[in-house]
Amino acid sequence: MRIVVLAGGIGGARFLLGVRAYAREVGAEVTAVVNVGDDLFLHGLKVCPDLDSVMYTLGGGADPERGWGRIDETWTVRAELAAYGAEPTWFGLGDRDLATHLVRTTMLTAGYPLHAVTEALAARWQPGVRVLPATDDRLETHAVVSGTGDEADRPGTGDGGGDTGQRAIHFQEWWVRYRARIDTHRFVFVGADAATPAPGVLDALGAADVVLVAPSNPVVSIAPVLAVPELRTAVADGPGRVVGVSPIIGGAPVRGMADRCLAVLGVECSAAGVGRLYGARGAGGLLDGWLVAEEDAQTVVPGVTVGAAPLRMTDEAATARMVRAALELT
Ligand code: GDP
Ligand code: FO1
Ligand code: CA
Repeated sequence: MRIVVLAGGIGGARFLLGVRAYAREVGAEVTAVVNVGDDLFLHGLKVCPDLDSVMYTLGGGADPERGWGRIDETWTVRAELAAYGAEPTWFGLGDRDLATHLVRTTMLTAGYPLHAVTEALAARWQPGVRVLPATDDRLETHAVVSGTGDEADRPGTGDGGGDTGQRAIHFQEWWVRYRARIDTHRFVFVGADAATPAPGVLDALGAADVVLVAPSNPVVSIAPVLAVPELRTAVADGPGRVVGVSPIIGGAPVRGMADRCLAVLGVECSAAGVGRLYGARGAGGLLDGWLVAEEDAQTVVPGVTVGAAPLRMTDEAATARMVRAALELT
């Protein structure tokens, strides 16, 4: 069996631990197609948070509490940069993590495409699944915002803090600096229209028995992957059945700020809201199946087979059971 997983960072990475465990049990081959919309250049270095979360988690090097970055991290360089007053101070790169960005940036500068760089980095981490960026092209998620963010703490002032003009900021500024607490109008996937899937992605989707949509943030992790036109078409029209797993349990994200992201789109924060956002494959959407948590068992998504199972990724075995439930759904 060939399994392709569409994934963001932490939720995608933890789900992939279960997919890998399941695949080892049954002898399946796994390809992860990972979001690059969070990527940014910082202090001259290319940082790919979701690819790194996947690589470190599957390689046993991720920090278990933070979910992103390296275990046993130190922050000497961050403190030194701060001593220079080097901006941005709201985004910190750890010392161990920096080595990854140095190697990646050196290879990219030498002309290697991102998928080749990712493969080279994975040679160290041995993730046990094929890890591909959705695209080698520049694709960045930006948030169109107004105001200064201060008004989120002073609801009712209503004038966007005196700055009513709209501007686009990078996703990381929106997420990390403003913690999604700023008037937000929409997200834009800059570069997506012209982006093509990274080598290996279309082949994997074309040969897939099943495409699993990880319980990642649907708005800022999965949507940017699907914003690559040929990639979305290859999922929607591909041979593999498409089964998604809900990141929302009982009306709330398990962690992170998917609720705020969904609010920007005017989508209800529920398993049904996200399932309908993805939509049925038969109706121009993506899904054949949608796996929700047991407390959301009443969820209806028109045209989609909905199943319920325990969806908390507490350990690898529990996550592997989730994966089995997703695969048995359709
Ligand atoms: P990020 O890129 O690091 O933000 O991570 P992802 O987008 O891949 O995943 C974030 C999503 O994972 C959040 O919306 C969470 O609700 C979801 N998530 C985290 N842990 C769990 C879990 O144990 N079960 C489920 N169903 N979803 C989870
Ligand atoms: N998230 C933060 O909240 N603060 C940070 O300073 C931060 C630094 C960072 C460095 C490298 C990296 O790979 C990820 C990092 N993240 C940080 C997480 C990152 O912003 C994720 O993209 C978001 O959590 C959403 O996916
Ligand atoms: Ca992400």
